[in-house]
Amino acid sequence: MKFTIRLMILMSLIPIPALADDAVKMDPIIVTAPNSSNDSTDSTIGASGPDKAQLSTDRAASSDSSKLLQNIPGVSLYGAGGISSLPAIRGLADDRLRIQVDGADLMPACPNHMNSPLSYIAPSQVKEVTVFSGVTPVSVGGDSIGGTILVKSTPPEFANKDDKYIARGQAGSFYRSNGNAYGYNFGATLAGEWLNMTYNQSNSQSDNYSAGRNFKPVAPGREGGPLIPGDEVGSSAYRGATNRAVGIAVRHADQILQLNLSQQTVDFEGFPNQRMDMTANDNKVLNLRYTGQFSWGDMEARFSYQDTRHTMDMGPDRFSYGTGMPMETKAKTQGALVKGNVLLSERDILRTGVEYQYYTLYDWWPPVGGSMGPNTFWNIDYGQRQKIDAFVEWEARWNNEWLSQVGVRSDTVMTDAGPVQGYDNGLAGAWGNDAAAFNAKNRDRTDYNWDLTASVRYTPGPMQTYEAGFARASHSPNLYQRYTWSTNPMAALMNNFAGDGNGYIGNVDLKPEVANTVSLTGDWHDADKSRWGVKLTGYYTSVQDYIDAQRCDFGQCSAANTTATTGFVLLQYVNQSAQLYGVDASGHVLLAQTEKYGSFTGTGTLGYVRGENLTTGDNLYNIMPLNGKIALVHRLGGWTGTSEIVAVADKSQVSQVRNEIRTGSYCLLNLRSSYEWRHARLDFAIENLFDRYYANPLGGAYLGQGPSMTTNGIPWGVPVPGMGRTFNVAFSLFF
Ligand SMILES: [Cu+2]
Repeated sequence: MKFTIRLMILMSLIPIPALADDAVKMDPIIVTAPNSSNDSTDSTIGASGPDKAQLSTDRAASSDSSKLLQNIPGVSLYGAGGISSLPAIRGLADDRLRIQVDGADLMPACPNHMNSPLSYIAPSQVKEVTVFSGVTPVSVGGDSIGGTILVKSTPPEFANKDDKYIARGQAGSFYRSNGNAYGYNFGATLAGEWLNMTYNQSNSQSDNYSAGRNFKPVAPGREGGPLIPGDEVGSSAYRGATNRAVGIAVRHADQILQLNLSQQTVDFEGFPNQRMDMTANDNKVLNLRYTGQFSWGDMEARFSYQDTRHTMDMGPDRFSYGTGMPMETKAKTQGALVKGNVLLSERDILRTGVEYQYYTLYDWWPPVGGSMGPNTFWNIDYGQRQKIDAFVEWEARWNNEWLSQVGVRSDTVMTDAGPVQGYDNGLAGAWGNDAAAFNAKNRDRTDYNWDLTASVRYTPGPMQTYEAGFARASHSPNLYQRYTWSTNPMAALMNNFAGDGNGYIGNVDLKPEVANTVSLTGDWHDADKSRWGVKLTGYYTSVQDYIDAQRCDFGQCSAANTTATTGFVLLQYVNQSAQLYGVDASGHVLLAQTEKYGSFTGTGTLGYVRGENLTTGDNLYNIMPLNGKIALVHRLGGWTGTSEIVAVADKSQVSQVRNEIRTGSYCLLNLRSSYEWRHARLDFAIENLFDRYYANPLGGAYLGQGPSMTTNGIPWGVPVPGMGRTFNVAFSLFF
């Protein structure tokens, strides 16, 4: 009953298009100072991103910034916690992508990559999203083979001479019925002609969400705990996710010095496809940046510092075994960059720069007694990853038709880790032997990686553009892939980025992945790009030393582990060869436009990618099956209404080595609407209108309740379901 009343209140808030005639579309005049985020001299070849309207709608729909990428062709999302999905571009995910938040390469610090870079910025703060897929200019790439994602908050703005100062504020709130999610955000900016000060804060929380139908028996999650309904996704709740950011910027003529300090704390975030939950995360970032524009071009210098403290344990929906299982992570990352875009002539731009990153990691599990004590288990002790990069890129605009870009980049990556110990080295079979073997190894590694990109853009007329590119790109393994050492099943299960429920064991001898990619894009549209457009990209990537996995047949791994075709298994990272290829397509067409009824636009996207392991003949893990979206968008004054159909084919080409779970095909209908006034915006949406049951093909294995610490203590073969129907409302005020 209470719910019904709440629903009626929400429904009454739906704006109707008839009101639109009176609306004044908010169109604030913002004086944005020269800022490299909008540099015309930055590389644009291969870049795509959501437009402003799309971004505004997506911001209202989720507390997970990764979801802002989900309408970009070629991008799909690995499921994880409620605010921390991992983006995948054309089948390559997680740290195979370079992901920057406000120019800083934020690093995860967790054996499950729970605190992914995009989990550190709230959607309400995201102003701009740029994605470079596949062939990526070396000036924005490096230590990544799948592409680059640049997420930016609002650049500092300054008053012009007449206004003297700007005072601006914003506040918003949202409610989403499925999972009873709610939160707020607010921010204020005070700026004069040379000084800008901003503050932003946001908060969100959600209970467990529900699927479209029962997908498992009704059972308690923890020992003697309350029953979890059959349609409730255990360990999908989160709470106390709070972001605070303060910024100061000083401008002198065309130069800006900017200091941003931010902190994110999360009290709890459940992970339905992991065996643990995040029970605390505290991340602090200092980002100091200088940008200057000169007659010869522009330059940027940056220093960033990230300090992360991360804790995991069994959340309320899991067995605690009387002791729980605390896991602790501490990491620090220092990053520095100097780069310049030099205008060599009317025709040529030279981009060059050097970067440095130093990441240290401590990952330990306090003793809890029994065979898990008396010592602290060191998963990684004093892990280090140091990176020194340099690049040079030459872009030439030969004439109105031809643009070319060639770049080379060197990334030197040095990794190391200190000696480790198990809970009890006296228990040689469980902990001691593995630790001794790891400690006896030389663990110091240096990878000399280099990248090359060559692209051309051909614009034969106002209605078509073609891009062709080749890239060689490299990515060195992360510390968990190289330096996790225990073959104890329980310990291995805790090391998992894939969300597949398997256990992973590191491999000190892993080599960097090297990808060679070719891609071809055609973009056809009407002369002013307003009435219709079609964009089609085909690509092929061959990856040498692709980091896949093989069944563990040593240490504590059983013989049965090597042959099991069902159930969860133990794996070790290994270099193999792989190839990925596919097509992305997107298009839009203005169907009708009248004074009285506004405009109707049809939009669509289509994605197909195939990933194969050439060494074993197996399929690659978590490859998005054929998928598409079509939508009808109605705009009239301040009103926008969207009806969207999402269709996804079944996932039948699965990774056999990982016993990856198949998922079925599905079709969802989403309805979204927004209304903008001069000083306010209201969003209302019904997602998954027909309350369909479905599983995101990249959502992983359901491990969200029960005895998750033992390999097959949880039924195998249940994918994490997607969210059932939800009514979402969000409201923002601008003043
Ligand atoms: Cu974690």
